[in-house]
Amino acid sequence: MNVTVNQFTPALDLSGEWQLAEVDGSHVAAMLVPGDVHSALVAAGLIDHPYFGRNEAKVQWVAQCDWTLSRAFVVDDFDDGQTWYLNVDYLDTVAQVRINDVLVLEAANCFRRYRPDVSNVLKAGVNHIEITFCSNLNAANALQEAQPFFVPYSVDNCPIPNVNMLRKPQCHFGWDWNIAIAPFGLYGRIELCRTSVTRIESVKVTQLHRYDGQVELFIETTLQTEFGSGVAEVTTRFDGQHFTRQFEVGPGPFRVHEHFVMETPKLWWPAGSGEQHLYRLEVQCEAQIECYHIGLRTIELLTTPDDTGNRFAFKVNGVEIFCRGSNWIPADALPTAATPELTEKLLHAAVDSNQNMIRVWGGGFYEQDFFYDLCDRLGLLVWQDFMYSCSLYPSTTQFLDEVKLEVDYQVRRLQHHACIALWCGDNELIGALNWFDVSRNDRDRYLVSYDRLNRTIEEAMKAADAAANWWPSSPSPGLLSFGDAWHDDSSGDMHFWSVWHEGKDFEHYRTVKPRFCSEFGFQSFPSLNIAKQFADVEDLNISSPVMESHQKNRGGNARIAETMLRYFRFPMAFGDFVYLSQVQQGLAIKTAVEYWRSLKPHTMGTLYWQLNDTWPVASWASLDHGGGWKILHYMVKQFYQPVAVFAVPSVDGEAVRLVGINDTREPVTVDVKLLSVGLDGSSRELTTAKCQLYHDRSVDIAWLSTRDIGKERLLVFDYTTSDGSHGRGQFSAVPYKGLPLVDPELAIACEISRGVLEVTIRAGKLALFVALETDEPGRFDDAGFDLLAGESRTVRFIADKSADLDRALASLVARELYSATSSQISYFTNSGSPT
Ligand code: BMA
Repeated sequence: MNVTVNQFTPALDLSGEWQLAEVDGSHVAAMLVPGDVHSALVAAGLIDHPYFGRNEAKVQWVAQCDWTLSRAFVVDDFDDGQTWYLNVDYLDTVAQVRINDVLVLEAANCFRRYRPDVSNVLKAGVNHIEITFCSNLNAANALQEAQPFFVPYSVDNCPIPNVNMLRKPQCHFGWDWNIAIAPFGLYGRIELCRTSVTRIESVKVTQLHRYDGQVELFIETTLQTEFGSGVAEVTTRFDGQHFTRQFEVGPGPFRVHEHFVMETPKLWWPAGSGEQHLYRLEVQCEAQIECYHIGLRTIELLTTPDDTGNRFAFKVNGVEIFCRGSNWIPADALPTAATPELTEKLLHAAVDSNQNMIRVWGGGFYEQDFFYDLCDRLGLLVWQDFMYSCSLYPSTTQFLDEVKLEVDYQVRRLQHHACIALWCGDNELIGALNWFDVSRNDRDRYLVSYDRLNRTIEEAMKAADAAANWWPSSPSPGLLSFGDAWHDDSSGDMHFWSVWHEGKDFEHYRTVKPRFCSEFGFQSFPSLNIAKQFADVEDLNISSPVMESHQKNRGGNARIAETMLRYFRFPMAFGDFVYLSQVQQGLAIKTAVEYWRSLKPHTMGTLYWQLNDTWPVASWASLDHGGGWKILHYMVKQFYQPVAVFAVPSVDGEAVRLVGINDTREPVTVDVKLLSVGLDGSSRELTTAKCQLYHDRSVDIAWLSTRDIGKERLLVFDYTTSDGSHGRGQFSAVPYKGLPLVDPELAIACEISRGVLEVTIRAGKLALFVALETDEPGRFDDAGFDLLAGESRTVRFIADKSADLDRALASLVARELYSATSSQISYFTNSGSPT
């Protein structure tokens, strides 16, 4: 792992092994902190793994009980003159902390950092710390009871009620892709720190980019002194320059300001647009050293009016950037498993597939520091939601006071990151006003209540960082607009769900012209190797109870099957069904992205729903649980290439337009060859074209009539560009089920040589959407590609560390469209037994 490690060494790190027990003394187990209680109980053999089979139902009792977590620790150099505080974050959620039986903290917000003073409860020698986790479920119910009026929560997503009462990841109570087990525990830091006089509470970085190219950096360090007064010495270091100053401080906060000028700054750019240069900043006070990596950049959100409505575009360092990205949900439903290594793997997969933006969706966490450090390094812009999603929320003074503290803390924690492009008030709360009878019937009350919350978030955010970009909600048509951003494409960001949630066909993506589509998605099944991890062989059927319990969107499996009927001949075997579900998911998202990218600069961003999965489940994700690539993800890599060529059919289906897009900052030239390809894979050249592609808009390269392609033939085009990109596109004027495909006569040769498994696939006739599978963890370097007659492709298996190459070879399966949908099973398997 190559992420920033904060250099601050606490006096006593309390992470490690603790003792877990139910409050009545039963279910005793060791628990590793940071971690979650369910994972500890699994490790101790006290519950079955919740992801397997239908175990989700069996572990519901865990979150209904109260638990304690405790350990002893030794303070061997106790000095009465010093101030001690406990530093704890990601404490989930309703919990009390006692040291030596004295209550030092009552926590109720998983999204805050707590730093209670513990100077008077510690003693030299052995001490004892205990955390009581009160059932979050019971706490949520009690809070709803105490509301002045009922505040509805997202019933469709959450089988466990009243999650909106708690400042806890909303998807913990279930979601239309998540297991509903309400995990809890402590996932961040727990440490004892001491100060002689004062401590660093936060460091705020403000950049001023001047017209002459110089950058001024303003560093505001907030010190916090608990008791007494004294002299604090603060040293601020930035890129070889430093200042050390002394200040008289007394109880409360004290702000220190420093200023640096960079004469010839190296700028930070999003991935695909330039380098990610990072400068080191350190602030030191007493033994505390806070270390950051700072990228110098400007990011503006453009919402200027135009002929259609209002723009929605990001400008980085003065250059408009088309945002190619996806939505992020927590890396794992069990926080213990959401490690930095897994996070890095998932974020790398985003950048490896040519993404430059990720939206941290508002129903999960404000992620840990290492997440944003990785985004800085990788060049992933972050659209950061505040953590409010799909429910309505209280607007009592007590709740809003908590909101203010949460927002202030999170914005101050994250604002220095170059990757942070936008803070967004919530996910889908404006829509939620119409989702419940109570709020429909008394919209005035709930709208005002919503605005109180939204306004509180906005004000607290701007107080913490006036320079940051603010957007009220996702989706939103604009400031103080409460219209339908699911269907209105004139202004703001859009969540376009008509394909999927309204059952519209893929072509429907071409009926809207979003300014920025921040959500749209289509489900597929988890890959076969993942399904085999949670289902026994007899359960590998889409309507088995086990598979149905791993589908959380009502009607989801039916929608996948009905879409297959629309576009494909129906597959016979389960493995083919899984494969085809992933091909059609890829085609859905490809249809949307290619059309919307072709509208640049009218459309300036597409963030598909969703990058990753929290557990093994049928979902909209392009990555499997654990980070393997579904077929969609290979397609993402293609259709998100910064320089790309797409075939966009006309509305009447009579013509096809070839469009070129260039998201780099330089003009490039593209050479395209268009072929008409028969089902036997033989090809006839239609035409060639050469064209300049400019940064600021899409360019029409060629038009042709679908008649020119010919009946029962496909359009295939190959392109190369002056910046070294290349690609192939394929377009069928009729649904694939209408094509009498023939056996592609694949010849497959596999070899393990010098620790690498390579598979060469040669096609005798046309092979569409070729994909390889193994039971071992890892991915191939390509999938979902087409081969014409006589073409061959060598694909490498990029194995995860734990993969066994011999087993990967033995379980190798190649699939393509003909064999997946033919009544004769003809595809290649190394084991000889088709699934
Ligand atoms: C969106 C999201 C999520 C949900 C997804 C799929 O609207 O914001 O709430 O999981 O749709 O339904």
